[in-house]
Amino acid sequence: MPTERTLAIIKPDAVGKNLIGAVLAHLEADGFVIREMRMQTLTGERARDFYAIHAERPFFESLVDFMTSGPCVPMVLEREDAVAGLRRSIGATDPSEADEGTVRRLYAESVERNAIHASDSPENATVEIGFFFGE
Ligand code: 3AN
Repeated sequence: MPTERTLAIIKPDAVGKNLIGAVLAHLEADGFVIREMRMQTLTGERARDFYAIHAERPFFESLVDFMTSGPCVPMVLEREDAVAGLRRSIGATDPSEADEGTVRRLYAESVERNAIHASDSPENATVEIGFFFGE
């Protein structure tokens, strides 16, 4: 199987609790290779743009506030079956529904403050990698 790339973001809740290293160790143990990574604080405009698909949802403004509340760590991860594999590694959006041993089960606080983002399809992975690491 060829390797594939996907985008992950360690969110401000996990960064604020000094969990960057723990999350990276988890991902590396699951076979992901970090190809790009940086720390940055999103502006409101960038966060709205990234989550534009959720613009009509009731939680949108709260999500933007949270995602701009402190630094986050976007990264490009590479592995076989990276997109689906990373979704399995991080677990369900709601940490109370996430499988044992997943990043969100271990480190997330709530459905909003859920520690990590991962692209949900190969098409979105391409778009999201370009969003953070395009020219
Ligand atoms: P995922 O991150 O698992 O792909 P999405 O795409 O449904 O989940 O949601 C994007 C982000 O929006 C989530 N990571 C979470 O931070 C936030 N979110 C989703 N659903 C809710 C909700 N019901 N209440 C508050 N925040 C939510």
